[in-house]
Amino acid sequence: MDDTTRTDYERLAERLTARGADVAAIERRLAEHRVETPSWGYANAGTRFGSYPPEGLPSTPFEKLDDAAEVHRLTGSAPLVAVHIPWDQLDDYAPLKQHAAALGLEIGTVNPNLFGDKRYKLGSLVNPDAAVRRLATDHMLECIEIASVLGSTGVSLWLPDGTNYAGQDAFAVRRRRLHDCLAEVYAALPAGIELLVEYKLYEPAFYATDLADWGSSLLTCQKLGPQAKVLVDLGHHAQGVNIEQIVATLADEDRLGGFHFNNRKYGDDDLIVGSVNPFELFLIYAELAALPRLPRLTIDQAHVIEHKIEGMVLSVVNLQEAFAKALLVDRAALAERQAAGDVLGAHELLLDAFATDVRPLTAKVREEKGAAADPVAAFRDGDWWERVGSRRDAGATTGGLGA
Ligand code: LRH
Ligand code: MN
Ligand code: MN
Repeated sequence: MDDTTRTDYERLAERLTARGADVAAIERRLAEHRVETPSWGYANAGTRFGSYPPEGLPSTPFEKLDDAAEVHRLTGSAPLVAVHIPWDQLDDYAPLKQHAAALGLEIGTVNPNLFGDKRYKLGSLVNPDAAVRRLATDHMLECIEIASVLGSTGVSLWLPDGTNYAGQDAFAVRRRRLHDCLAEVYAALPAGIELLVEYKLYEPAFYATDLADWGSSLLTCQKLGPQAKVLVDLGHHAQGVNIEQIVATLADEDRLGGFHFNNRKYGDDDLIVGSVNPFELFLIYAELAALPRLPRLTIDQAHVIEHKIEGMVLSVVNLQEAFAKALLVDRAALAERQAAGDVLGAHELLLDAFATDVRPLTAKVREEKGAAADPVAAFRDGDWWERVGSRRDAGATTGGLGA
């Protein structure tokens, strides 16, 4: 930490302490913040119009972990990596687990892929053809086995199924097909693995999506059992939807399985976390900070023009800052003002926390963990390209959206 940052930190800590905040406790909670980065976020990604693969892309799941380790080294807060099957398909997963451990990482969630195979033209677990439903169910079962080998505690389910035209298929029949397939998947879950049910408003289906909203996912989870929980991807709602309220509701039902953090302006844009709407991110963290423990915090983003490691680092930093700001909210005062009907007073407590520049605090916590005070600058000044990037096959583009 340079002298200016140290002085900024001392001033901030003094101000917070004077207001009654327990700075040491805030720093302890910040130090425990663990983010999961997605293997597919390190690989090539593009839009449906094209992709611009840079040099130095990872071409194997092992190399994707190497990039994730760089993000963890710089931020001190990203020790988990989510994998996507078949983008990270291997014959034997034990070496991948060993590689992760050697890098100080753990494998996070295993993400099945129900959208790549041509046979999924009319859907996967909801396909009218029982043979295709079998194929999709078997893929889910395979991912549970992979999760067991990798020591993962979550298998996600993003169901791309839906219809493009009214009358194409019957809603209620589709629900029964889905629930029958998922009952088989759920029955195969070992004790330590959760099924994380993600929802998405639209895309690839444009008329009706089978799991279009948090309510549909929650109903599905409630039918299945307590190991099924809802996964909230920030890019998967209609414009204007109050995501922090969804988060609070799911947590209250003990069904908040985790997140896919990203940001968007229009659709499922998968942009850097906190780049468009940092206030929404803060309000989500304000709900999370009130919980006894944080849920899974996975990033799901795709970098099209920005450097992938830099984009991921910035996302982790933005998550750390959102959490730090949320930890500044004086909860006792907030509850008092809420009970007293002090509308603006309660709102002001949130605004004040959000407006606080917490960067000296997050920098200190990172440095104490051996990470960088300014992770993006440290990456730019560092030798990743010489050590890692320049040694890779320049033509490699495997395993990611639009790859
Ligand atoms: C779907 C989604 C889902 C996929 C990922 C690559 O839009 O959010 O989580 O697995 O993108
Ligand atoms: Mn997602
Ligand atoms: Mn998405």
